[in-house]
Amino acid sequence: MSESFYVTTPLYYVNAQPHLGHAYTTVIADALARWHRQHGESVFFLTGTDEHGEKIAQAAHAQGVSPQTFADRASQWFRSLWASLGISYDRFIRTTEPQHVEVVRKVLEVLHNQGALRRGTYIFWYCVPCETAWSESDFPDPHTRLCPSCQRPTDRAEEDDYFLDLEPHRAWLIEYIETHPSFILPVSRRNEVLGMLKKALPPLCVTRPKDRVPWGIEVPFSSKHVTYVWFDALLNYLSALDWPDGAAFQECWQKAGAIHLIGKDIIRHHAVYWPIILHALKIEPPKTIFAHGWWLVEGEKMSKSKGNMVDPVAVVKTYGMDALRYFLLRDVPLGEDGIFSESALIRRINADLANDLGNLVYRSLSMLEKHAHGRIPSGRPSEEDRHRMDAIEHAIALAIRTLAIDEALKAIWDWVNQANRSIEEEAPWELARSGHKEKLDSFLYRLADRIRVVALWLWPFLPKAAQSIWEQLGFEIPVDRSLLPSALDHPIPPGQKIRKAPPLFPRIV
Ligand code: ME8
Ligand code: MG
Repeated sequence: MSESFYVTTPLYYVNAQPHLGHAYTTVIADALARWHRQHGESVFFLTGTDEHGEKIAQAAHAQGVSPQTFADRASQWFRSLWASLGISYDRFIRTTEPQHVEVVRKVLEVLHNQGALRRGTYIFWYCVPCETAWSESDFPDPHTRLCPSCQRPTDRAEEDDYFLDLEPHRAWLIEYIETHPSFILPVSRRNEVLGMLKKALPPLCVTRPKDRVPWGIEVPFSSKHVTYVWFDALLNYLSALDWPDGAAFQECWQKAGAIHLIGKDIIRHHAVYWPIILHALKIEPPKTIFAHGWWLVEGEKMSKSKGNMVDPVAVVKTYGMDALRYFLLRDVPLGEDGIFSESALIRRINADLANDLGNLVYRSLSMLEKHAHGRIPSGRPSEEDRHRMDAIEHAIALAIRTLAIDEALKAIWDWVNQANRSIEEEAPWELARSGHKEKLDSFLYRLADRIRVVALWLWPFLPKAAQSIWEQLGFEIPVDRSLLPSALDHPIPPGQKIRKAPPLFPRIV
Protein backbone atom coordinates (compact mmCIF):
# COMPACT_ATOMS: atom_id res chain seq x y z
CA MET A 1 0.00 0.00 0.00
CA SER A 2 1.33 3.40 -0.89
CA GLU A 3 2.11 6.10 1.62
CA SER A 4 -0.39 8.92 2.09
CA PHE A 5 0.19 12.63 2.35
CA TYR A 6 -2.34 15.19 3.57
CA VAL A 7 -1.49 18.87 3.18
CA THR A 8 -3.67 21.91 3.84
CA THR A 9 -3.55 25.67 3.40
CA PRO A 10 -5.57 28.09 5.51
CA LEU A 11 -9.04 28.78 4.18
CA TYR A 12 -8.69 32.32 2.96
CA TYR A 13 -11.19 35.01 3.82
CA VAL A 14 -13.21 36.10 0.85
CA ASN A 15 -13.62 39.71 1.96
CA ALA A 16 -11.09 40.95 -0.62
CA GLN A 17 -9.07 39.82 -3.63
CA PRO A 18 -6.30 37.28 -3.03
CA HIS A 19 -2.80 38.73 -2.76
CA LEU A 20 0.75 37.46 -2.90
CA GLY A 21 0.64 36.14 0.68
CA HIS A 22 -2.20 33.78 -0.19
CA ALA A 23 -0.38 32.69 -3.32
CA TYR A 24 2.68 31.94 -1.20
CA THR A 25 1.16 29.36 1.15
CA THR A 26 -0.74 27.75 -1.69
CA VAL A 27 2.30 27.46 -3.97
CA ILE A 28 4.26 25.83 -1.14
CA ALA A 29 1.46 23.32 -0.56
CA ASP A 30 1.27 22.66 -4.29
CA ALA A 31 4.99 21.98 -4.64
CA LEU A 32 4.84 19.54 -1.72
CA ALA A 33 1.71 17.84 -3.06
CA ARG A 34 3.28 17.43 -6.51
CA TRP A 35 6.54 16.09 -5.12
CA HIS A 36 4.75 13.49 -3.02
CA ARG A 37 2.53 12.47 -5.96
CA GLN A 38 5.58 12.19 -8.17
CA HIS A 39 7.03 9.83 -5.57
CA GLY A 40 4.05 7.52 -5.78
CA GLU A 41 2.21 8.62 -2.66
CA SER A 42 -1.51 9.07 -2.46
CA VAL A 43 -1.96 12.77 -1.88
CA PHE A 44 -4.84 14.86 -0.61
CA PHE A 45 -4.23 18.59 -1.03
CA LEU A 46 -6.92 20.75 0.53
CA THR A 47 -7.51 24.46 0.13
CA GLY A 48 -10.58 26.66 0.02
CA THR A 49 -12.32 29.74 1.33
CA ASP A 50 -13.51 30.98 4.72
CA GLU A 51 -16.85 32.65 4.09
CA HIS A 52 -18.65 33.40 7.34
CA GLY A 53 -18.32 36.19 9.88
CA GLU A 54 -18.64 39.91 10.31
CA LYS A 55 -15.88 40.93 7.94
CA ILE A 56 -17.50 39.18 5.01
CA ALA A 57 -20.98 40.37 5.89
CA GLN A 58 -19.58 43.92 5.93
CA ALA A 59 -17.86 43.52 2.57
CA ALA A 60 -21.08 42.16 1.07
CA HIS A 61 -23.09 44.98 2.55
CA ALA A 62 -20.69 47.53 1.06
CA GLN A 63 -21.39 46.07 -2.37
CA GLY A 64 -25.12 45.84 -1.81
CA VAL A 65 -25.35 42.05 -2.22
CA SER A 66 -26.15 39.19 0.12
CA PRO A 67 -23.21 37.57 1.91
CA GLN A 68 -23.82 34.33 0.02
CA THR A 69 -23.79 36.04 -3.38
CA PHE A 70 -20.69 37.94 -2.38
CA ALA A 71 -18.97 34.75 -1.18
CA ASP A 72 -19.90 32.89 -4.37
CA ARG A 73 -18.19 35.57 -6.41
CA ALA A 74 -15.17 36.04 -4.23
CA SER A 75 -14.49 32.34 -3.84
CA GLN A 76 -14.15 32.28 -7.61
CA TRP A 77 -11.31 34.85 -7.48
CA PHE A 78 -9.29 32.34 -5.52
CA ARG A 79 -10.12 29.47 -7.83
CA SER A 80 -9.09 31.39 -10.90
CA LEU A 81 -5.84 32.55 -9.29
CA TRP A 82 -5.07 28.93 -8.45
CA ALA A 83 -5.73 27.93 -12.05
CA SER A 84 -3.28 30.57 -13.30
CA LEU A 85 -0.63 29.37 -10.83
CA GLY A 86 -1.01 25.70 -11.70
CA ILE A 87 -2.31 24.78 -8.24
CA SER A 88 -3.23 21.10 -8.23
CA TYR A 89 -5.54 20.95 -5.22
CA ASP A 90 -7.64 17.82 -4.77
CA ARG A 91 -10.44 19.57 -2.94
CA PHE A 92 -11.54 23.19 -2.73
CA ILE A 93 -13.76 23.53 0.31
CA ARG A 94 -16.05 26.44 1.11
CA THR A 95 -17.29 26.93 4.66
CA THR A 96 -20.77 27.64 3.30
CA GLU A 97 -21.17 24.21 1.71
CA PRO A 98 -23.60 21.74 3.28
CA GLN A 99 -21.00 19.05 3.99
CA HIS A 100 -18.99 21.48 6.08
CA VAL A 101 -21.99 23.06 7.80
CA GLU A 102 -23.19 19.64 8.85
CA VAL A 103 -19.85 18.70 10.41
CA VAL A 104 -19.62 21.97 12.34
CA ARG A 105 -23.10 21.38 13.75
CA LYS A 106 -22.25 17.82 14.63
CA VAL A 107 -19.08 18.84 16.46
CA LEU A 108 -20.99 21.43 18.47
CA GLU A 109 -23.60 18.82 19.30
CA VAL A 110 -20.99 16.32 20.46
CA LEU A 111 -19.24 18.89 22.66
CA HIS A 112 -22.55 20.12 24.03
CA ASN A 113 -23.75 16.61 24.83
CA GLN A 114 -20.57 15.76 26.68
CA GLY A 115 -20.92 18.91 28.77
CA ALA A 116 -17.83 20.58 27.35
CA LEU A 117 -19.63 23.81 26.46
CA ARG A 118 -20.70 26.23 29.11
CA ARG A 119 -22.90 29.31 28.89
CA GLY A 120 -21.62 32.63 30.16
CA THR A 121 -21.05 36.31 29.62
CA TYR A 122 -18.47 37.20 27.09
CA ILE A 123 -16.57 40.44 27.60
CA PHE A 124 -14.11 41.16 24.89
CA TRP A 125 -12.43 43.67 22.67
CA TYR A 126 -13.05 42.92 19.06
CA CYS A 127 -10.94 43.76 16.02
CA VAL A 128 -13.25 43.56 13.04
CA PRO A 129 -10.57 43.55 10.30
CA CYS A 130 -8.79 40.66 12.03
CA GLU A 131 -12.01 38.83 13.06
CA THR A 132 -10.35 38.45 16.42
CA ALA A 133 -11.69 38.91 19.91
CA TRP A 134 -8.96 39.89 22.34
CA SER A 135 -9.09 39.51 26.07
CA GLU A 136 -7.68 42.03 28.54
CA SER A 137 -4.45 40.10 28.98
CA ASP A 138 -3.66 40.12 25.27
CA PHE A 139 -3.00 43.85 25.11
CA PRO A 140 0.61 44.95 25.50
CA ASP A 141 -0.82 48.35 26.47
CA PRO A 142 -4.04 47.85 28.48
CA HIS A 143 -4.88 51.57 28.20
CA THR A 144 -5.05 51.93 24.43
CA ARG A 145 -6.28 48.36 23.75
CA LEU A 146 -5.02 48.45 20.19
CA CYS A 147 -5.35 45.17 18.31
CA PRO A 148 -2.12 43.25 19.01
CA SER A 149 -2.16 42.03 15.42
CA CYS A 150 -2.91 45.15 13.36
CA GLN A 151 -2.54 47.96 15.94
CA ARG A 152 -5.98 49.37 15.26
CA PRO A 153 -8.49 50.34 17.95
CA THR A 154 -10.76 47.57 19.22
CA ASP A 155 -14.36 47.75 20.45
CA ARG A 156 -15.47 46.57 23.91
CA ALA A 157 -18.46 44.25 23.91
CA GLU A 158 -20.38 42.01 26.27
CA GLU A 159 -22.78 39.24 25.35
CA ASP A 160 -24.33 35.89 26.23
CA ASP A 161 -22.42 33.02 24.57
CA TYR A 162 -21.13 29.45 24.82
CA PHE A 163 -17.57 28.67 25.83
CA LEU A 164 -15.10 25.86 25.52
CA ASP A 165 -12.70 25.80 28.47
CA LEU A 166 -9.14 25.59 27.23
CA GLU A 167 -7.35 25.67 30.57
CA PRO A 168 -8.03 21.99 31.47
CA HIS A 169 -6.14 21.00 28.31
CA ARG A 170 -3.14 23.27 28.77
CA ALA A 171 -0.87 20.81 30.60
CA TRP A 172 -1.62 18.13 28.05
CA LEU A 173 -0.80 20.47 25.16
CA ILE A 174 2.52 21.56 26.66
CA GLU A 175 3.48 17.95 27.17
CA TYR A 176 2.40 17.05 23.64
CA ILE A 177 4.43 19.86 22.08
CA GLU A 178 7.48 18.97 24.13
CA THR A 179 7.34 15.30 23.21
CA HIS A 180 6.61 15.82 19.48
CA PRO A 181 9.44 17.85 18.00
CA SER A 182 7.91 18.12 14.54
CA PHE A 183 4.44 19.11 15.75
CA ILE A 184 5.00 22.87 15.60
CA LEU A 185 7.62 24.18 13.21
CA PRO A 186 9.87 26.04 12.84
CA VAL A 187 11.43 25.90 16.32
CA SER A 188 11.01 29.65 16.79
CA ARG A 189 7.24 29.22 16.44
CA ARG A 190 7.18 26.24 18.79
CA ASN A 191 8.87 28.39 21.40
CA GLU A 192 6.39 31.17 20.77
CA VAL A 193 3.51 28.75 21.38
CA LEU A 194 5.11 27.36 24.52
CA GLY A 195 5.34 30.98 25.65
CA MET A 196 1.61 31.45 25.08
CA LEU A 197 1.00 28.38 27.24
CA LYS A 198 2.93 29.73 30.23
CA LYS A 199 -0.12 31.40 31.73
CA ALA A 200 -3.70 30.20 32.18
CA LEU A 201 -5.73 30.13 28.97
CA PRO A 202 -8.97 32.09 28.86
CA PRO A 203 -11.95 30.05 27.65
CA LEU A 204 -12.65 30.11 23.93
CA CYS A 205 -15.98 31.65 23.05
CA VAL A 206 -17.36 29.45 20.28
CA THR A 207 -20.64 31.22 19.48
CA ARG A 208 -21.89 34.66 18.58
CA PRO A 209 -25.37 36.04 19.16
CA LYS A 210 -27.29 35.83 15.92
CA ASP A 211 -28.66 39.33 16.32
CA ARG A 212 -25.14 40.79 16.23
CA VAL A 213 -23.54 38.37 13.75
CA PRO A 214 -26.25 36.81 11.60
CA TRP A 215 -23.86 35.46 8.96
CA GLY A 216 -22.70 32.16 10.41
CA ILE A 217 -23.53 28.51 10.97
CA GLU A 218 -26.50 28.06 13.26
CA VAL A 219 -25.78 26.40 16.56
CA PRO A 220 -27.83 23.18 16.91
CA PHE A 221 -28.78 23.72 20.55
CA SER A 222 -29.54 27.46 20.50
CA SER A 223 -31.62 29.30 17.95
CA LYS A 224 -30.10 32.57 19.22
CA HIS A 225 -26.53 31.77 18.29
CA VAL A 226 -24.29 31.16 15.33
CA THR A 227 -20.85 29.57 15.38
CA TYR A 228 -17.76 31.74 15.88
CA VAL A 229 -16.06 32.02 12.49
CA TRP A 230 -12.70 30.60 13.62
CA PHE A 231 -14.31 27.58 15.27
CA ASP A 232 -16.26 27.05 12.05
CA ALA A 233 -13.24 27.49 9.77
CA LEU A 234 -10.79 25.24 11.62
CA LEU A 235 -13.19 22.34 11.33
CA ASN A 236 -12.77 22.35 7.53
CA TYR A 237 -9.69 20.18 7.99
CA LEU A 238 -12.04 17.45 9.24
CA SER A 239 -15.17 18.16 7.22
CA ALA A 240 -13.27 17.90 3.93
CA LEU A 241 -12.37 14.35 4.98
CA ASP A 242 -15.96 13.44 5.75
CA TRP A 243 -15.34 13.11 9.46
CA PRO A 244 -16.24 10.95 11.35
CA ASP A 245 -17.01 8.02 9.04
CA GLY A 246 -15.27 8.93 5.80
CA ALA A 247 -12.56 6.72 4.36
CA ALA A 248 -10.62 9.95 3.71
CA PHE A 249 -10.59 10.66 7.45
CA GLN A 250 -9.04 7.25 8.12
CA GLU A 251 -6.54 7.63 5.33
CA CYS A 252 -5.55 11.28 5.71
CA TRP A 253 -6.00 12.07 9.37
CA GLN A 254 -5.41 8.79 11.14
CA LYS A 255 -2.88 7.22 8.83
CA ALA A 256 -0.98 10.05 7.13
CA GLY A 257 -1.45 12.87 9.63
CA ALA A 258 -2.20 16.41 8.50
CA ILE A 259 0.45 18.93 7.53
CA HIS A 260 -1.13 22.34 8.12
CA LEU A 261 0.72 25.09 6.29
CA ILE A 262 -0.14 28.50 7.67
CA GLY A 263 1.34 31.97 8.07
CA LYS A 264 2.65 32.98 11.47
CA ASP A 265 -0.30 35.36 11.87
CA ILE A 266 -2.59 32.48 12.72
CA ILE A 267 -0.33 30.33 14.86
CA ARG A 268 -2.43 30.76 18.03
CA HIS A 269 -5.59 29.54 16.32
CA HIS A 270 -3.84 26.52 14.83
CA ALA A 271 -1.40 25.57 17.55
CA VAL A 272 -3.46 26.35 20.66
CA TYR A 273 -7.19 26.38 19.87
CA TRP A 274 -7.19 23.68 17.21
CA PRO A 275 -5.31 20.93 19.08
CA ILE A 276 -7.46 21.62 22.14
CA ILE A 277 -10.71 21.42 20.15
CA LEU A 278 -9.47 18.10 18.75
CA HIS A 279 -8.42 16.89 22.18
CA ALA A 280 -11.89 17.69 23.54
CA LEU A 281 -13.27 15.60 20.65
CA LYS A 282 -10.75 12.81 21.39
CA ILE A 283 -9.16 13.20 17.96
CA GLU A 284 -5.39 13.04 17.44
CA PRO A 285 -3.65 16.35 16.74
CA PRO A 286 -2.34 17.06 13.24
CA LYS A 287 1.14 15.78 12.44
CA THR A 288 2.72 19.15 11.73
CA ILE A 289 1.74 22.79 11.88
CA PHE A 290 4.26 24.77 9.90
CA ALA A 291 3.96 28.54 10.22
CA HIS A 292 5.90 30.36 7.54
CA GLY A 293 6.99 34.00 7.61
CA TRP A 294 5.46 37.05 6.02
CA TRP A 295 6.01 38.83 2.79
CA LEU A 296 6.68 42.39 3.70
CA VAL A 297 6.25 45.56 1.71
CA GLU A 298 8.24 48.51 2.98
CA GLY A 299 8.78 46.77 6.29
CA GLU A 300 5.11 46.00 6.89
CA LYS A 301 3.16 42.78 6.51
CA MET A 302 1.38 42.67 3.18
CA SER A 303 -2.30 42.39 4.07
CA LYS A 304 -5.81 43.06 2.92
CA SER A 305 -6.49 45.18 5.94
CA LYS A 306 -3.47 47.40 5.19
CA GLY A 307 -4.19 47.62 1.48
CA ASN A 308 -0.50 47.23 0.49
CA MET A 309 -0.96 44.05 -1.47
CA VAL A 310 0.96 42.79 -4.47
CA ASP A 311 -1.48 41.34 -6.99
CA PRO A 312 -0.32 37.87 -8.01
CA VAL A 313 -2.59 37.91 -11.07
CA ALA A 314 -0.66 40.85 -12.48
CA VAL A 315 2.70 39.26 -11.63
CA VAL A 316 1.72 36.04 -13.40
CA LYS A 317 0.54 38.00 -16.42
CA THR A 318 3.83 39.86 -16.73
CA TYR A 319 6.36 37.20 -15.74
CA GLY A 320 4.58 33.86 -16.00
CA MET A 321 3.46 31.39 -13.40
CA ASP A 322 6.74 29.49 -13.08
CA ALA A 323 8.73 32.66 -12.50
CA LEU A 324 6.49 33.64 -9.60
CA ARG A 325 6.46 30.10 -8.19
CA TYR A 326 10.23 29.95 -8.38
CA PHE A 327 10.70 33.31 -6.71
CA LEU A 328 8.35 32.46 -3.84
CA LEU A 329 9.87 29.04 -3.26
CA ARG A 330 13.51 29.98 -3.68
CA ASP A 331 13.95 33.50 -2.40
CA VAL A 332 13.46 32.94 1.34
CA PRO A 333 13.96 29.86 3.50
CA LEU A 334 10.55 28.65 4.66
CA GLY A 335 9.82 30.20 8.04
CA GLU A 336 11.59 33.52 7.50
CA ASP A 337 10.09 36.80 6.37
CA GLY A 338 10.72 37.94 2.82
CA ILE A 339 10.72 41.31 1.14
CA PHE A 340 8.89 41.44 -2.12
CA SER A 341 10.01 43.78 -4.83
CA GLU A 342 9.78 43.63 -8.56
CA SER A 343 13.53 44.19 -8.86
CA ALA A 344 14.25 41.17 -6.63
CA LEU A 345 11.90 39.10 -8.77
CA ILE A 346 13.61 40.23 -11.98
CA ARG A 347 17.05 39.51 -10.52
CA ARG A 348 15.99 35.93 -9.76
CA ILE A 349 14.43 35.45 -13.16
CA ASN A 350 17.49 36.72 -15.00
CA ALA A 351 20.11 34.95 -12.91
CA ASP A 352 18.57 31.55 -12.16
CA LEU A 353 15.89 31.05 -14.76
CA ALA A 354 17.16 32.84 -17.87
CA ASN A 355 20.91 32.46 -17.38
CA ASP A 356 21.31 29.11 -15.64
CA LEU A 357 18.30 27.01 -16.57
CA GLY A 358 17.01 28.58 -19.78
CA ASN A 359 20.45 28.91 -21.27
CA LEU A 360 21.37 25.33 -20.46
CA VAL A 361 18.31 24.02 -22.23
CA TYR A 362 18.51 26.38 -25.19
CA ARG A 363 22.15 25.93 -26.03
CA SER A 364 22.06 22.18 -25.48
CA LEU A 365 19.15 21.74 -27.84
CA SER A 366 20.82 24.06 -30.35
CA MET A 367 23.90 21.83 -30.29
CA LEU A 368 21.78 18.71 -30.69
CA GLU A 369 20.23 20.30 -33.76
CA LYS A 370 23.49 21.46 -35.21
CA HIS A 371 25.73 18.50 -34.46
CA ALA A 372 23.32 15.55 -34.18
CA HIS A 373 20.62 16.30 -36.79
CA GLY A 374 18.05 17.04 -34.08
CA ARG A 375 18.18 13.53 -32.65
CA ILE A 376 19.55 12.13 -29.41
CA PRO A 377 22.86 10.54 -30.40
CA SER A 378 23.97 7.19 -29.09
CA GLY A 379 25.55 7.08 -25.68
CA ARG A 380 24.89 6.44 -22.02
CA PRO A 381 25.04 8.37 -18.78
CA SER A 382 28.38 8.35 -16.98
CA GLU A 383 28.83 6.50 -13.70
CA GLU A 384 29.83 9.76 -12.12
CA ASP A 385 26.55 11.37 -13.20
CA ARG A 386 24.58 8.45 -11.78
CA HIS A 387 26.23 8.83 -8.40
CA ARG A 388 25.70 12.56 -8.36
CA MET A 389 22.10 12.07 -9.46
CA ASP A 390 21.40 9.68 -6.58
CA ALA A 391 22.99 12.07 -4.12
CA ILE A 392 20.94 15.00 -5.36
CA GLU A 393 17.69 12.99 -5.39
CA HIS A 394 18.43 12.17 -1.75
CA ALA A 395 19.15 15.76 -0.92
CA ILE A 396 15.89 16.90 -2.52
CA ALA A 397 13.88 14.24 -0.70
CA LEU A 398 15.41 15.23 2.62
CA ALA A 399 14.77 18.91 1.94
CA ILE A 400 11.14 18.27 1.02
CA ARG A 401 10.50 16.08 4.04
CA THR A 402 11.90 18.78 6.31
CA LEU A 403 10.04 21.52 4.37
CA ALA A 404 13.27 23.23 3.31
CA ILE A 405 12.04 23.90 -0.20
CA ASP A 406 14.71 26.43 -1.08
CA GLU A 407 17.31 23.75 -0.32
CA ALA A 408 15.61 21.38 -2.75
CA LEU A 409 15.85 24.03 -5.46
CA LYS A 410 19.48 24.75 -4.61
CA ALA A 411 20.24 21.04 -5.02
CA ILE A 412 18.62 21.04 -8.46
CA TRP A 413 20.60 24.12 -9.40
CA ASP A 414 23.84 22.38 -8.41
CA TRP A 415 23.04 19.91 -11.15
CA VAL A 416 22.05 22.63 -13.63
CA ASN A 417 25.22 24.57 -12.98
CA GLN A 418 27.36 21.48 -13.24
CA ALA A 419 25.79 20.75 -16.64
CA ASN A 420 26.57 24.31 -17.74
CA ARG A 421 30.16 23.92 -16.55
CA SER A 422 30.52 20.67 -18.44
CA ILE A 423 29.72 22.50 -21.66
CA GLU A 424 32.49 25.01 -21.01
CA GLU A 425 34.94 22.31 -19.96
CA GLU A 426 34.32 19.81 -22.72
CA ALA A 427 33.90 22.49 -25.41
CA PRO A 428 31.74 20.47 -27.83
CA TRP A 429 32.34 23.03 -30.58
CA GLU A 430 36.04 22.09 -30.47
CA LEU A 431 35.15 18.41 -30.73
CA ALA A 432 32.98 19.21 -33.76
CA ARG A 433 35.69 21.27 -35.41
CA SER A 434 38.35 18.64 -34.93
CA GLY A 435 36.08 15.84 -36.15
CA HIS A 436 35.90 13.87 -32.86
CA LYS A 437 32.45 12.53 -33.76
CA GLU A 438 32.28 9.76 -31.18
CA LYS A 439 33.42 11.95 -28.30
CA LEU A 440 31.02 14.64 -29.40
CA ASP A 441 28.08 12.24 -29.57
CA SER A 442 28.76 10.78 -26.19
CA PHE A 443 29.06 14.25 -24.66
CA LEU A 444 25.81 15.43 -26.30
CA TYR A 445 24.06 12.28 -25.11
CA ARG A 446 25.13 12.87 -21.51
CA LEU A 447 24.10 16.48 -21.76
CA ALA A 448 20.63 15.58 -23.07
CA ASP A 449 20.21 13.04 -20.32
CA ARG A 450 21.19 15.57 -17.66
CA ILE A 451 18.51 17.86 -18.98
CA ARG A 452 15.98 15.02 -18.85
CA VAL A 453 16.76 14.70 -15.14
CA VAL A 454 16.30 18.45 -14.68
CA ALA A 455 12.79 18.22 -16.16
CA LEU A 456 11.82 15.41 -13.78
CA TRP A 457 13.17 17.24 -10.75
CA LEU A 458 11.66 20.58 -11.68
CA TRP A 459 8.13 19.35 -12.19
CA PRO A 460 6.85 19.84 -8.62
CA PHE A 461 8.16 23.40 -8.54
CA LEU A 462 8.01 24.70 -12.13
CA PRO A 463 5.46 22.44 -13.79
CA LYS A 464 5.16 24.38 -17.04
CA ALA A 465 8.88 24.69 -17.65
CA ALA A 466 9.39 21.03 -16.75
CA GLN A 467 6.79 19.89 -19.26
CA SER A 468 8.26 22.16 -21.93
CA ILE A 469 11.79 20.79 -21.43
CA TRP A 470 10.38 17.27 -21.52
CA GLU A 471 8.62 17.91 -24.83
CA GLN A 472 11.65 19.62 -26.28
CA LEU A 473 13.62 16.46 -25.55
CA GLY A 474 11.06 14.59 -27.64
CA PHE A 475 9.09 12.72 -24.99
CA GLU A 476 5.46 12.13 -25.91
CA ILE A 477 4.02 10.98 -22.58
CA PRO A 478 3.67 13.94 -20.18
CA VAL A 479 6.38 14.38 -17.58
CA ASP A 480 3.93 13.91 -14.72
CA ARG A 481 3.43 10.25 -15.66
CA SER A 482 6.93 9.42 -14.49
CA LEU A 483 7.36 8.18 -10.95
CA LEU A 484 10.52 9.04 -9.09
CA PRO A 485 13.01 7.87 -8.08
CA SER A 486 12.70 4.95 -10.52
CA ALA A 487 12.19 7.15 -13.62
CA LEU A 488 15.58 8.73 -13.01
CA ASP A 489 17.15 5.40 -13.97
CA HIS A 490 15.63 5.30 -17.46
CA PRO A 491 18.06 7.22 -19.62
CA ILE A 492 16.87 9.07 -22.68
CA PRO A 493 16.50 6.77 -25.72
CA PRO A 494 19.11 7.34 -28.45
CA GLY A 495 17.51 8.31 -31.76
CA GLN A 496 14.67 10.25 -30.12
CA LYS A 497 13.79 13.33 -32.13
CA ILE A 498 14.03 16.61 -30.28
CA ARG A 499 11.75 19.61 -30.68
CA LYS A 500 13.62 22.74 -29.80
CA ALA A 501 11.55 25.70 -28.66
CA PRO A 502 12.36 29.38 -28.01
CA PRO A 503 14.20 30.17 -24.75
CA LEU A 504 12.14 29.16 -21.69
CA PHE A 505 12.76 32.35 -19.75
CA PRO A 506 13.76 35.33 -21.85
CA ARG A 507 15.99 37.80 -20.01
CA ILE A 508 14.11 40.78 -18.66
CA VAL A 509 15.77 44.06 -19.50
O1 ME8 B 1 -6.56 34.06 8.43
N1 ME8 B 1 2.86 36.85 3.87
O2 ME8 B 1 -7.51 34.06 6.32
P1 ME8 B 1 -6.64 35.16 5.57
C1 ME8 B 1 2.74 35.52 3.82
N2 ME8 B 1 -9.56 32.72 7.21
N3 ME8 B 1 1.57 34.86 3.90
C2 ME8 B 1 0.46 35.59 4.02
C3 ME8 B 1 0.50 37.00 4.09
C4 ME8 B 1 1.77 37.62 4.00
N4 ME8 B 1 1.91 38.94 4.01
N5 ME8 B 1 -0.77 37.44 4.20
C5 ME8 B 1 -1.57 36.35 4.21
C6 ME8 B 1 -7.41 33.70 7.64
N6 ME8 B 1 -0.83 35.23 4.09
C7 ME8 B 1 -8.45 32.69 8.08
C8 ME8 B 1 -7.81 31.32 8.11
S1 ME8 B 1 -7.86 28.67 8.49
C9 ME8 B 1 -8.89 27.54 9.14
C10 ME8 B 1 -8.71 30.20 8.54
C11 ME8 B 1 -1.35 33.85 4.04
O3 ME8 B 1 -7.33 35.40 4.29
C12 ME8 B 1 -0.87 33.04 5.22
O4 ME8 B 1 -1.05 31.68 4.94
O5 ME8 B 1 -6.34 36.30 6.45
C13 ME8 B 1 -1.84 33.48 6.28
O6 ME8 B 1 -1.87 32.61 7.40
C14 ME8 B 1 -3.14 33.42 5.51
O7 ME8 B 1 -2.76 33.92 4.19
C15 ME8 B 1 -4.24 34.27 6.12
O8 ME8 B 1 -5.29 34.38 5.21
MG1 MG C 1 -5.54 37.73 7.74
